[in-house]
Amino acid sequence: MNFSKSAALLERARQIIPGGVNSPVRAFRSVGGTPPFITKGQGSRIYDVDGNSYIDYVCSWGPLILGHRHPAIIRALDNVLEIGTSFGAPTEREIDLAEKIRAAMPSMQMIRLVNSGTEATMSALRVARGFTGRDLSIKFEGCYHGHVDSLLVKAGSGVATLGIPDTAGIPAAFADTTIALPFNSIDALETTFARHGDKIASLIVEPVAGNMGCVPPAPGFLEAARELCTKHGTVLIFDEVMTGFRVAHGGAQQRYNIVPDMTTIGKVIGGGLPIAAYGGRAEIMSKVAPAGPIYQAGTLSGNPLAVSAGIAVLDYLAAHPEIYTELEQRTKQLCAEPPAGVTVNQVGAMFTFFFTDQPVTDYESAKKSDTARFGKFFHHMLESGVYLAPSQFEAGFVSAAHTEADIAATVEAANAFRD
Ligand code: KE4
Repeated sequence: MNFSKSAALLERARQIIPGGVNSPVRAFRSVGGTPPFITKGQGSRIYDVDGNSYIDYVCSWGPLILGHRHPAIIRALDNVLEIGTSFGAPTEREIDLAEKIRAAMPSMQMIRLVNSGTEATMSALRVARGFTGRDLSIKFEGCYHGHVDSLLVKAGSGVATLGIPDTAGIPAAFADTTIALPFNSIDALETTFARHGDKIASLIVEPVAGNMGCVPPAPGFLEAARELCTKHGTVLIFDEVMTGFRVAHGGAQQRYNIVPDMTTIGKVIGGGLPIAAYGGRAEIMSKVAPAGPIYQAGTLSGNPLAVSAGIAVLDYLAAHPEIYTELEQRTKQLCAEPPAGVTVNQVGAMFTFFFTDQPVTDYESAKKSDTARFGKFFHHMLESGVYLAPSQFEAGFVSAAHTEADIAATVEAANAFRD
């Protein structure tokens, strides 16, 4: 494949944008090579400036569960452009979207719309601190919850991808409020709560980890987190920015039948537009300004464009529940025949091929993967017209637009991989 025009654009981009990209993982640093500059997406495919096309398993890192340019979303955006783009004032459609989210996730009794997953998790942590009067938070190694100062501790996603030990610029005082534990370790949870339980404001967890690569919860892990948080008065926050409306219509909390105190969501609820949300028990959320004393705000929060796209996606998903069965089946087909020495984790329509022959159940086991061999596989697939997440420590995503033929072509390309 020819990437010459992308290479030239990357050089130009680097002159004005750090690393030439507006989010680090896009730079292909861990897999090497030149990131294609994309000109268009349609259905399951994306197209680049050099005329190459790819079956896309990044799907904008999760939002595009219906694929690129789904007619329902394009129609909704065309319609809303007739009335404007932003008002900085309340609109009815924000209520509609919040009610649709709560219908799918009843634990979100009250909801605040924001503009990114980072804003959602940052706000949820602050609200949990304000509600409990406590300072400490538990997170899990390899989980990523956006670039929140206090959560960039042993984080996954781009931090893991770039092998940044811990991000520069975070005051020790912030990092010291965060206790990072091994994902899936019930022992570590029990020990930590026994020692600090009455000082812990929140426990935030990706109920299915996606940012160390896809790692399901071990049996009993989420239940233990729920039980310990209840016992110690700690706010249990499910970060469902990735899993929400993806691993089930009601997210991981529906799939695993756990009721968190708060939930953060994003990605799918905007259909590719910038929107996210946090919410939870009314007694907690009623502390959020202007109803209560905990401040959080946003110029474009509840933006009519993003809200309209979100309503279109959620309405379509609610009207076509069979999508979730189809997504699970397609993703299982995709993961059925991994290359030799590869461990596959898959939950719903998210998956990761770990280049290790050992089970991957947490960040330590994920890091045992051969990232160099993953890089070779990544470029073999890219040259074969398949666009995977450019990092061993990310999840891939199947959309409703991926056809049986797409899956078959992807499996054929993966089977042709030779070290
Ligand atoms: P954003 O601030 O990027 O909208 O969301 C942060 C976030 C929070 N919680 C979870 C579980 C997430 O997966 C994310 C963001 N996910 C990454 C992909 N691993 C976004 C891709 C990127 O950083 O460019």
